[in-house]
Amino acid sequence: MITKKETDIPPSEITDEGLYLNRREFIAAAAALVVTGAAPDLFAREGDADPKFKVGKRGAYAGGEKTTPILDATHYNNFYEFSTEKEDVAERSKNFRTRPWTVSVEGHVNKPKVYDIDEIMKMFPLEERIYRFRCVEGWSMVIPWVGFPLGDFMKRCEPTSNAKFVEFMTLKDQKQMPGQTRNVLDWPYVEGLRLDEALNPLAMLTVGMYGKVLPNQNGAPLRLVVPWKYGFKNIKSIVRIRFVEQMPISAWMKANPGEYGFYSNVNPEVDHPRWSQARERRIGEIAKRKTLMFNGYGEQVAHMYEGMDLRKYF
Ligand SMILES: Nc1nc2c(c(=O)[nH]1)N[C@H]1C(S)=C(S)[C@@H](COP(=O)(O)O)O[C@H]1N2
Ligand SMILES: [Mo]
Repeated sequence: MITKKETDIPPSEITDEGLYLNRREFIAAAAALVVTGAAPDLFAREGDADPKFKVGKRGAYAGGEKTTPILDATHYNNFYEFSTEKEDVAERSKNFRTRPWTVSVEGHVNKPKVYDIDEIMKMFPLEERIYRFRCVEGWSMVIPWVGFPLGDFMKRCEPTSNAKFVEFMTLKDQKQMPGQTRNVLDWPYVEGLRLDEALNPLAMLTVGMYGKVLPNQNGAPLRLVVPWKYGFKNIKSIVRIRFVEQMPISAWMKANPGEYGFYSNVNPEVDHPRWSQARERRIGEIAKRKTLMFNGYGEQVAHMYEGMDLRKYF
């Protein structure tokens, strides 16, 4: 999804080779940390949940597909505020401060409020949901996210009848986010959902993954997870949630409206102008998989788009 000129080759083809080289590098790096005894929490084995982090109900929404190793999910990231290089985000974001942190609820709601993140973390029982995650660039992962339904949070805010869309905004802080000194995007990062999409039970506000608190590179302390849409809709490090009447202009739409639309539903039949979306490479696998309509969540979400031309509303 990089808009630079040299990326006329589909990124899915560039990243494959790089990924294998880099996998070897970071596996070596992780091994070194284990030897020196400096292994941070992040490198703990998958499944080693943080006991301080209480996760209730656990559910799989990825047809029993194998979860991606945590090391891949935490070292192959898109987070342009820190770097446009997926392998560099973990290192560049390691000192990012996620406390104190507030999330401001604004716009067409009866209960506007500035929430402290720790208050949000205690508002609803945390649950784990294993979702497929599909980036527009052609790779995918299967991740156990920890959070709660976005709709539960929204209901507390009491949207008025004027609220037709929800707009989300990431922190803007050039001092902490070196990527914001470059104008790859018009900062801060903004995303949006139609009200009914945001209320869909699959949409999650996420505070953790793999049974642990979200690592900075994955969008700490609070990010969106909407599994039937391309990765870029899953906005990270949210500081503002605004209920609006007009369709929000997302950061990617603003940067390149011909390539990134508002809906961005995973759709193998609608290609990105520069590459096909029919297949995907699951991180850790060699052969490509066929991409599923709505990323495999059609049963839960297709009804929201009935009668819409999904080529026009891409
Ligand atoms: N604020 C912000 N959110 C963001 C991005 C970003 O650059 N900035 N990248 C998006 C893209 S393109 C993807 S694929 C996912 C990546 O999430 P992950 O690193 O947790 O896998 O985050 C999305 N959310
Ligand atoms: Mo992405």
